[in-house]
Order: sequence, then structure tokens, then C-alpha cells
Amino acid sequence: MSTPASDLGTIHWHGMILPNAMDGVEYVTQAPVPHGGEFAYEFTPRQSGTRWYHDHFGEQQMRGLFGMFVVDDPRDEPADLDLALVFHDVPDLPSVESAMAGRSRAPMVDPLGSRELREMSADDKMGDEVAYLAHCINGNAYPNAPPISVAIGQRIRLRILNANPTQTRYVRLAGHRLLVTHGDGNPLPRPVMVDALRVGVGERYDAWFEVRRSGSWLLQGLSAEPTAFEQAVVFRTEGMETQSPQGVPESLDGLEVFDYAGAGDARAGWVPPFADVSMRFTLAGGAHGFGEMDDRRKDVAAHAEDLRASWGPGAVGVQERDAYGAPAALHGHDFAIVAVDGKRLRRPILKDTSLVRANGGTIAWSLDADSPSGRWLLHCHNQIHMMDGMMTELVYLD
Ligand SMILES: [Cu+2]
Repeated sequence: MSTPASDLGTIHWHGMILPNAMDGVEYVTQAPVPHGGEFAYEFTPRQSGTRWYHDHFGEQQMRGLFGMFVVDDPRDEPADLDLALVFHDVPDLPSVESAMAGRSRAPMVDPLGSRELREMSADDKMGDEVAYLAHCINGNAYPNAPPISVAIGQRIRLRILNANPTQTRYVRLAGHRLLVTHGDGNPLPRPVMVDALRVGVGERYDAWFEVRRSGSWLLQGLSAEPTAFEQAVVFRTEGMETQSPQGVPESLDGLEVFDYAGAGDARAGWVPPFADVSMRFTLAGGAHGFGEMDDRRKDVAAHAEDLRASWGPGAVGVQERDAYGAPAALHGHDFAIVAVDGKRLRRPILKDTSLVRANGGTIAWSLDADSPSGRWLLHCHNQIHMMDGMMTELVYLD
């Protein structure tokens, strides 16, 4: 009798450059660990910053097998308070089944004033939406989250991870703007001051603020869900314990929202930089219309074979066109976002996961093939799309 999937697992160290055998992908880099079994992951971090790990097998991540870890960088500016904040939501598991079948009735929850809502077309609802029962930060749903005490003059570093398996999350701190300094653990080419962060599935941002006055403020994850208010935590100064915290409006209208074009100083006109290898991926199609790359159902091994034929050491250009806003992730590498929607970034942004705009958005990555050899997954980090097959491999030829 085969072991039920719920009894098997791996740990994937998202975006970390490490020996391929430590990458934690079932049946690609290792056999899944059975219930009660053990697997020793050993690696020396080559990258610093805000990172995360999660299961890479079946629905385990959906069931909560994930966490943040931070690799300290001694060159980093010290903060008075350095906070790890995992934004996560408890999925309604039956809705995952119907989402996998493309029959979900769960709503789309992009907040008012968001790009996703503005650009949404009538047939964007694809039946692949997951419903969520609770919205949390570090395991707590507001108002049950312990408040965070701060003091005037303190500089606070927020390390924000969106661990939701399917939804982009917008994050705001009432009464404050946020200085974004790092994306996916990597320093941005230049810090960016924003009103709100757009955090795709699997993305991390480090954002700073300074406490300039006394008060009580909510840090909130925004969505159109009626219970979205649960994803909040209070920051307050001494003496503000009885004051009800200031919140943020539901709409993002008129706000400066973090995006790659702004952070990377996008300019019209783009010529692909030199690359030994260039590839184009179209994210669309699939059995239920949401799980394919390149418009044909990929047998991972067969596709790896294709790539083996053409993959060698050197610079790589990857272009992705997307039908519906996918967080594309690459294992074992950092890539530079060099163009978004046909505009080149004067200051490329180093990431391991990037949101491709829906309905024809494009993004271009440039990376050096200098990671350890092996089989590195490239996939949509929306769990439903990934489980439906939106995945391929970049394979190094030794
Ligand atoms: Cu991941």
C-alpha cells in the first residue's frame, strides 16, 4: 500500500543557491521523506537576508509547512527593532479540491484600487481560486495578535513574507510610509519610499519606518475579503494601550504602491541584453486553463530533455508572458529583472520570485548560469497552477 501524500514531505529553501541535492524537490532532487523519516539538509548560505523555506510536496505548504529564516549580513545597517512578519492565510481545503478541478466558487479578492482589479477582464475568474478561513500574521489573527511596543526615535525593520499559496497581498502601515530596501533578501538598487507594498506569493520585502510621534497604528494585509481585517498587528508607543489603533482605508486609490518599474526606474524601449541562451515562456493553457508553460502540457522530464539539448554555462535570458498574474519563481538562482512589460529597468532588481502582470504582461530575467549543477525548477508559485503543471526545469549540463 503506497504512503498517503499527506505523510510525505520535503523542505525547499526558497531561492537559496545551494547543492542541488539540498533543494528539497520531491522526485527531482530527493525522495520525499516519509512520516517518521529523516533527511539532513546541509548547506552554507551564499546569500544573506530575508529568506523562507516551505514544503515542496503536494499540499503540505497549504497545510502550514513553511517559515521564514534570516541570514544575517554583517554589513547591514542595524535596526532598533528587526521584525520577522509572515503574512499567511488558512485555506479552506475543500475549496482547494474544487480549485484544482477549476470549479471553485471562491471570490477573487484583489483590493479596491489595485492594479489587478483595474485591469481585470470579465473572464479572469477561472474557478481556480482558493477560499481562506482565517488571515494571520505570525500565526495570529487580529485582534488576538500581541501588540508590538515601539518608542519615538526608533527605526524599525519589517521583514515581510507573503506565504499565501495563491493570493498577492498588499501591505500598509497606518500613519506611515515605508522605505523599501530589500527584495527577496537582496538589497534593492536604491531604497524606495512607498505608501503600500505589493507582495506576490513567495516574495519578501524589507521595509523600514521611523517612529516620529506617539500613537497606535495597524500594520495590515489588504484584500477584498470581508475578514481581511484579521491580518493585522498593532504598533504602539507607551501610554497608548487603551487607544484604538489607526487603520488604513480599504482602497489603494491614489497611493504610491511598490512595483518593479518604480524601483528599477523603467524606461521605454528595451533591447534584450546579450545572452548565451534565451528562452521564452508563456504562462497559460492547461487542463483547466491555468497550468501550462509554452502552451502544451509539460512532461517535466521530456522538457528537461529539450533544455539539456540547448543549455550550457553562460548568461541566460528568460522572458515570460502571462495570462493572469503569476508569481514565477526559479530555484537555486538569483535573477535580475531587466525589463517589465517591454520597458527596460535602468536599475535591474535582484530577485528569486517575480510577479508577471495578468492579461499579457511580460517580464524579462537575466541570470548567470553559475549555480551548482543539477535540475532547478522554474514554476508558478501559485500552488494550484504549480500542482496543475505550470512548471519546468533548468538543467545544467556537466
Ligand atoms: Cu518557494
